[in-house]
Amino acid sequence: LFSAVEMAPRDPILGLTEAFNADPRPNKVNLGVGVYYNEEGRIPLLRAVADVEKSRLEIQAPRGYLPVDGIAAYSTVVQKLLFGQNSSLLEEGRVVTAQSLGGTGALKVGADFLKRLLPDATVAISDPSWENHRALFQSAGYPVKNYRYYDASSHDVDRTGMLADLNELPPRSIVVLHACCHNPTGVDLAPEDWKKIIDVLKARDHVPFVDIAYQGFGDGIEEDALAVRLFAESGMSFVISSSFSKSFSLYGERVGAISLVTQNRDESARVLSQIKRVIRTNYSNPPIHGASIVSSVLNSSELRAIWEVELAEMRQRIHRIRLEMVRQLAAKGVQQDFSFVSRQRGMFSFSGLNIDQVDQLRNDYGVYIVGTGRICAAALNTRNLDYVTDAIVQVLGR
Ligand code: PLP
Ligand code: TYF
Repeated sequence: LFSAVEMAPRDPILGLTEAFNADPRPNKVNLGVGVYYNEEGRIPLLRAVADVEKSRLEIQAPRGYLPVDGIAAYSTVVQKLLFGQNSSLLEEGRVVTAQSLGGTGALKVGADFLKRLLPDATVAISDPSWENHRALFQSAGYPVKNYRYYDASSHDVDRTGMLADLNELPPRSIVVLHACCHNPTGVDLAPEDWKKIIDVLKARDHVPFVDIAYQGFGDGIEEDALAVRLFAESGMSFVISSSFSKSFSLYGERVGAISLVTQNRDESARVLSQIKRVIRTNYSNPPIHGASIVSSVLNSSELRAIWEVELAEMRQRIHRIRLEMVRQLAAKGVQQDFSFVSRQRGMFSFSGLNIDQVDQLRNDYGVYIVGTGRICAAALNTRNLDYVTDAIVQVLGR
């Protein structure tokens, strides 16, 4: 049966962590995978999370099946975070949300649902994008194209190229957009850009698929939801995949959601029934633990306040370490201007290092970064930064 099975390629990012784990060098640094580490180099367990977990353990809650679309109180808090506390869309019943297995699960459920609705559509993702975007939509049966996004020479968005490419896609294409903290570049769209993009998507009848995996890591919880809010105002129907992996530091608990904005309550009921069908035929219903933590935290004003402080600490620490990285590289005599690193948002920094330099960093210094030159700035800290900037200086100098 399995004799002809070929070896599948490794995920380039998760594969890097495997190589890192196998590396015996004590001063190795993993700047590959997009995970937030604290100043001590550990994945934090947030205090708000630990508090809820403690009380959940005490009540010894039974573990029956959840509904197919997950915990209702969770979906409500997800919607409020995305659309705002007093969104008219929520009052009008124009948003449906289902709990998902992380942001990835939301993308896959959304892709499978859309494939039934728009079987012949094209999907467009940014160039570059999170590699899994392409793989996910392809595995749902879609052809996946790129739209121009990053301009390496300016370390900024290629605005003209992006708008032109969105204009040229076949009408009614599915356009995947990063709401904030673009992965892998760290370069985000400005409010004026979003308005122009929404105009094009509307004119071309495209379907926006907004992926928001880092809400709160850019400028703040509300600020980072700007794209979602603008799409909500636009009157369009669209899809959102969201995740608490990063903002609650709950990576392995797989806590995400798919939300769909419809035109009215009646449409919402029909759309939700189809989303539930996709979920039922994949994994029946989602797990309890992570989503119950998130809904408990967000439904308690006290715990929510603690979480907001913890999230702000993560956001601010990344920003500080970016500034320090830029300062150290300049102080160590690097000719190239690295100030763009401090303007990037979220976990990632597209460093501009080429594949040879990336290889040297790994082979000679045990500093692991993704082949594209993407650095996870959220894995830097005041202990490893000096070593990392020294290594970068060395590979730039050769
Ligand atoms: N979307 C983007 C842009 C991401 O960077 C990630 C990262 O993991 C995800 C989705 C998936 O999130 P999750 O780990 O919650 O599945
Ligand atoms: O881009 C990253 O590093 C994160 C984590 O298949 C990740 O989004 C990477 C690859 C993958 C799943 C998650």
